[in-house]
Amino acid sequence: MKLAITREVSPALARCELTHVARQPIDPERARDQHHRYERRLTDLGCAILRLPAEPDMPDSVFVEDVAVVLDEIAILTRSGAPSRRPEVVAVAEAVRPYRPTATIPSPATLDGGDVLVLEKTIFVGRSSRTDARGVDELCRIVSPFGYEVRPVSLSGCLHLKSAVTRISDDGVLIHPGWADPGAFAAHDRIEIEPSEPFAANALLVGGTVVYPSAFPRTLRRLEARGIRVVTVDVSELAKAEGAVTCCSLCFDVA
Ligand code: CIR
Repeated sequence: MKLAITREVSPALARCELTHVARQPIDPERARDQHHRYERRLTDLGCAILRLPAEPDMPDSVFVEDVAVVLDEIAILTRSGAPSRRPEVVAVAEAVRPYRPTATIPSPATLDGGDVLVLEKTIFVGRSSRTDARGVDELCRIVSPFGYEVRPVSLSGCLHLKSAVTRISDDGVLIHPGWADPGAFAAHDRIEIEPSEPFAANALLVGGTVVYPSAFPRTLRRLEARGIRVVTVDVSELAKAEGAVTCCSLCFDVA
């Protein structure tokens, strides 16, 4: 069975961190409604939802992906590069512990889960404003005993690695070639986003289906033309907080 850990949208979402998008008014009710529809998409794809309660004092807490990296063998609890986000880890750690042994990224290293892209036994890690060299080293120390190879990827122009590249099939990735070097993914089948849709590279693969924002119809057509099965979801209000589809859940297999 697949479990998806989510967290109710915080009433403080409008006070979120922002890095590469301009602040604009956010309607938390609309964001909550979109988030519930997103959860329904995951349920339709066979996920059981474990929804954590809203955190009124943690504006970005809906974006649970950044707080943990869940592998088959172990869950890594992160230490965000955004200090305001560090308290988010407590509740997510409790939710993950019944399913995985855990390890933590120790201070002063920083790592955001949005910078971590796992493709089988290779873990690509974005060097971003949120993830530093120590964070990459600590991740490497934790996962190497399980046979993973960690590969740092440099980024420009975006918040996280998964703003720039995400998995869309067993061996395929969707990529913004201006934000992450496509050469780093030479061993993979690559689909490039439509240049007029710069935020279009974030897609969530669940089983054999991609959950994808409805805001990017041109890139969607590219995906469908390549035979990728896609279901769309409107996450436009969450996008104003610089979030997209991978960041709103932690999906993993449980017994
Ligand atoms: C932040 O800046 O941390 C949030 N406003 C957005 C986080 C989105 N996370 C993700 O894409 N993994």
